[in-house]
Amino acid sequence: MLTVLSEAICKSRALSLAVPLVSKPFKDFNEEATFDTKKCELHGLVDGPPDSAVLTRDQGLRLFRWMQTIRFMQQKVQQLYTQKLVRGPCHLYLGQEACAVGIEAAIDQTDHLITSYRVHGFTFTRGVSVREILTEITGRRGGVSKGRGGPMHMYAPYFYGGIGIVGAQVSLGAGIALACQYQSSDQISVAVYGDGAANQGQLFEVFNMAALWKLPCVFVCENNGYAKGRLWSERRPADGMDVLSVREATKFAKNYCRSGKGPIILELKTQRYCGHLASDVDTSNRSPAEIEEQYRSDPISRLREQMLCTNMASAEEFQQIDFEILEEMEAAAEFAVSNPEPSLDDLCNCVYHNSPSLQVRGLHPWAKLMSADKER
Ligand SMILES: Cc1ncc(C[n+]2csc(CCOP(=O)(O)OP(=O)(O)O)c2C)c(N)n1
Repeated sequence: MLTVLSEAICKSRALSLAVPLVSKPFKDFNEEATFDTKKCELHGLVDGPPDSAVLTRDQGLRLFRWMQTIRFMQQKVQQLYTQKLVRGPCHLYLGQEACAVGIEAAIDQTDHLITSYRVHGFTFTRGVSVREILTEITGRRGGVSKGRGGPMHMYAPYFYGGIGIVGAQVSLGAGIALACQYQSSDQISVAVYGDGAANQGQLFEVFNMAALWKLPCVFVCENNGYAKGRLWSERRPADGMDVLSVREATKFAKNYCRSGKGPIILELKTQRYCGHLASDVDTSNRSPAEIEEQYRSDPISRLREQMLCTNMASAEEFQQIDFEILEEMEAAAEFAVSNPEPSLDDLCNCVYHNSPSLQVRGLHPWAKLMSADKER
């Protein structure tokens, strides 16, 4: 049987939003504080993640910076999309920042991760620069996939990127876990999918195989509620709007896998602040109450307040971080729109790792790509 961790953590104790965002007048910040993450609801497990998380000042500032970078980057992409500088399907990660950042804070950089086409946040947390991401999104040579992937397909070491086929990343993620097991490495594989994929047959087949083979795989459902996946609607999942809850739940899942017990499922309840595609008008699937809720539970404001209220940082520091990120974003965007596009001859190269360029049958003008390989 697949051991399921779900409904972990929950109703995290949000600090009152009535607390004013002002800094304390002294500079002796607390180096550490403990925050509640609420008790987990477990399935088939005796132990679960702790009810609280210790956060150091350095960790807090880093988590804040990462989430805010993703937020500003997504707002910039939205703007570029409106200006028609981004072409093709573009899926934004606004609102879900705590999921990518919390997961990354819990796993090792050498653990494997695969996700869906909603890939910008994880590409950043996996170590790719904002500049390379934005430049990929505009389809230019300086992008992380050299402009061949566009807004959906980005990769990095230990990162298998944005998969366009809903649910397929779960099967591929289990395959990566099988490779870890086969090679006797202690790495784990994290396969992230949406609630829309949660009813797919391949997921159940993969869960079953992964459990039988005890594969070191953490399956993470980012439930943003958009697909209203029936499978998950009755459940009380982990709080995907609280970066500390996500970090603690993922740490628990990682240790569970690494200890040889097999796969585990973690469901994170999160919110996407925008439509399915950058071109969609929001609100299509959400009630006014749900939209209002987003302002109450925003993961970035929440972490900022937690740190301010416990004197771990000052408002000025957060402003400075915002300023630095915005400055970096502007420079990256300028590069992303001025960098040249890849040449047509280069477009079909590197479909396979270390293999010659493909001849695409039926696309005659590209037959000349056969020679592109010799020129490299
Ligand atoms: C096998 C398959 N079926 C349908 C689609 C079309 N499709 C693209 S995204 C999407 C919705 C997926 O929702 P979810 O998994 O919740 O992820 P989200 O977009 O909310 O992050 C669908 C049905 C697809 N890409 N692949």
